[in-house]
Amino acid sequence: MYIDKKSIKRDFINELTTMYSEDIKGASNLHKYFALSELVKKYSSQNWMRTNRKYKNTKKKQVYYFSMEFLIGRLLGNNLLNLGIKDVCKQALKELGINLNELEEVESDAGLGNGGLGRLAACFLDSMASLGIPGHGCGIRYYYGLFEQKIINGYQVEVPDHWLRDGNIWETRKENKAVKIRFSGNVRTEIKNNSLKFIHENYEEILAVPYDTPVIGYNTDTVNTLRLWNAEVIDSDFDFDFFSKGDYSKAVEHKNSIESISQVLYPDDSKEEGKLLRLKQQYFFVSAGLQSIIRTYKKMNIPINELDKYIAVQINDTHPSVAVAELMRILIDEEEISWDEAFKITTNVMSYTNHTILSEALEKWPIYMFKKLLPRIYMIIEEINKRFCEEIKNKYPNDNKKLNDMSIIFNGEIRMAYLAIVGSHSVNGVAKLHTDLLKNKELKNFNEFYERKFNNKTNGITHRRWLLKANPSLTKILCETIGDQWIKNPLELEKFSKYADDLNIQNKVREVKEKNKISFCNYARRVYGIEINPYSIFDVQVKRLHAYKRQMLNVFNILNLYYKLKENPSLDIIPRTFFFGGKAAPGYYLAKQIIKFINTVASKINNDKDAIHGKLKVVFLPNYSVSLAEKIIPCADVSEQISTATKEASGTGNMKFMMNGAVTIATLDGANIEIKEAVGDKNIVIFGMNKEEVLNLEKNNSYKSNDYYYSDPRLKRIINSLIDTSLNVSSSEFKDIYSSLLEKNDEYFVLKDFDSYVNAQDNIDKLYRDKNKWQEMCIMNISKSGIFSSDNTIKKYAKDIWNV
Ligand code: 26V
Repeated sequence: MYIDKKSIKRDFINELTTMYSEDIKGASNLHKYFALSELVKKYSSQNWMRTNRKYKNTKKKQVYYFSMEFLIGRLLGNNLLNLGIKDVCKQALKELGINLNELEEVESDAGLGNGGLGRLAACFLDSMASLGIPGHGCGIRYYYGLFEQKIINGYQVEVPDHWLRDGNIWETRKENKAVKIRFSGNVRTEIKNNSLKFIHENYEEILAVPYDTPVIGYNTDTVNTLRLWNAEVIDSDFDFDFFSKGDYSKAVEHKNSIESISQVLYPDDSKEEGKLLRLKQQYFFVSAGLQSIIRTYKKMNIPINELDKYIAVQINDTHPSVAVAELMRILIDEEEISWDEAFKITTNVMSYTNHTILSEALEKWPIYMFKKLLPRIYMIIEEINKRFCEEIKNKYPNDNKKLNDMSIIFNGEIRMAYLAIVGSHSVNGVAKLHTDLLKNKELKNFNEFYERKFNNKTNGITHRRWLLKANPSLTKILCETIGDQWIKNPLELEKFSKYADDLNIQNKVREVKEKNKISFCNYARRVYGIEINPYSIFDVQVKRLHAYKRQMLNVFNILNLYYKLKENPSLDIIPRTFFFGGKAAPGYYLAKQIIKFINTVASKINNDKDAIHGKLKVVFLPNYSVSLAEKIIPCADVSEQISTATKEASGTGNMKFMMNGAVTIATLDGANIEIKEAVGDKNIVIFGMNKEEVLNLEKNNSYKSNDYYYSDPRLKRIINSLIDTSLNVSSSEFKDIYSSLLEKNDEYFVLKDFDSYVNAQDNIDKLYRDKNKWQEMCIMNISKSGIFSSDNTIKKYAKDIWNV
């Protein structure tokens, strides 16, 4: 949109007056932030209305991205950017004596996700809107997002994330669009007009109220919708059932138990099974989403059996997979369509994305729990499974193993991933290797059974947030050098590769990084009270804490360097600051111990001024979040992507770093492989076992971590330091880590890959010494990163899966 500075100033002052009866002098930053955001909402409101009207009138096929998580982050800066008014707004505010950055910092992160999966959903929304694809998000309006992480005495402490405390300016409550959700009760059958009807009775009914947030596309009139559902008591229930009988506490208890459904985001956790509340959450938002889709659809007066021409639903991991059965219920019980036709429509509408091969993360629900909560849905799943098992028996007569291995219901449990596969027309993995493993290993049976369902869609990231917004200085250089067409078509970043050996451009890219690093150091001094050397190599590993991501490997290399420096203080290494950041699931003790370990090593090294001579520093950044990511990634020289090969489905942080000109040190895992293919072997540092080696070791059971402990004196010393109090903590502090490595045989091959990793890190040190070569690598990484824009990914979903 176009708007001039003068109008912005006028509108902003008006807004401040209308909302708060305050002038610029008197208003707090929070009020200024709200006033500006309200203004941005107004600027986009016409387009939001028009987009909705257009979708309705043209009957264009609509895509709904169903996800338990949307890790949106802050919206003000992003919306200003996408509206194309960020610079003029910054100027206007500056003339009013206001710093836009400061207002942006006031906004609380919408942290409604755990990590990669939730952030991917947010990047996809941005891409769909920017490409003009009618694609909307459907999820839960959690009252508390992912916990806030504090680090106290080196330990993670979780604090509730009360992100709605000051109110959320971006959302609009749509009480007139609320729907009712039914839980529990029983199902009765009756014959009506010669057909069998299923009547759900004695259920508990609750209200799902949508809160809509506009998703503003970049440089386009399209404004899509993120619809998040809030769980509420149906007023009449509250008033009459308990309240009027005078049983006040029971009434409140009842209300609380219903509202608890949208109260809190579950932190991902290995022991997720058996959590009734989580199952309630899943059915709650899936049912609400589908009901509202069908209601809107029916207003268009198109026959219900053409639903699949107009609606596509993407199931983000197994969490929303109950959608398959819920749509069947609506079509059969409410729309009175035959089973066969309903199933055809359902599979055409649904498609499923798998985000992990780790079997412990594939959801299964105990039948007894499921049946009790969702009796009709359970019947439908039983019927889907019955028919599916018939098909298996036809294809593989007398193969009982096959039947058991593939059955949706087995051993007292419902396998939600299998329900999603059977009920969808497309199943995709999120990077080439990951899809390969799904097809040939984890879901091999299904791939053989359904020849054409499986496909790959390598993840992506929105370059608008992760380059334009996060790194304006680099954006400026790119535009000066290759023009601005790459913003609309990120593949054109490729043009930048021509300048890889151009000394002038190399210098500019280096200066930008240096500038970003200096401003981060200032931030760190202000916020954490720590001193960081901006001229050291910034080596960054930020991501959730999981054993398979191997933060341990990183720390082991740091300790190895430290011990080498102690022995030889004049050892010639380029000063390095190792940054870590990431949250551990509250119940994941090993991951929490790793956080304590990182902080313990940090305080040992950072306080040992004698041996270190400013050459080594370790920093754990608390509360890693979208907005912290936007700060640290543009400063990184080295991007740590060091998971055990085969374990990281894709990774998306890897793409963000690359796009900001960091050099990746990586295993051949997830999308690292595709990054390597894109930048070429010279512009990435690869180490460690590849997929075949890992799979072989796992298959043959031939790995013995103790052998590495006994044969490599470096490892022996490092591992001993876990229990010998040399790190100034008690000998039992890290006993779980110690035992995971030696007694439990090091499931993720940290010791096995150690030597190779140390060499790779050594190589980084060498490469960095040749300033020009290093800059060349950075430029190559930036220029090839356009491939990983989520715009490309979304175009493939649109064409291959959604048919829009
Ligand atoms: C992982 C694990 C690992 C072991 C213990 C329990 C547990 C629970 C959840 C998960 C993560 C599951 C889904 C997920 O977040 N996957 C991530 O999705 C990203 C987007 O596709 C992808 O880039 C990451 O590689 C993948 O881990």
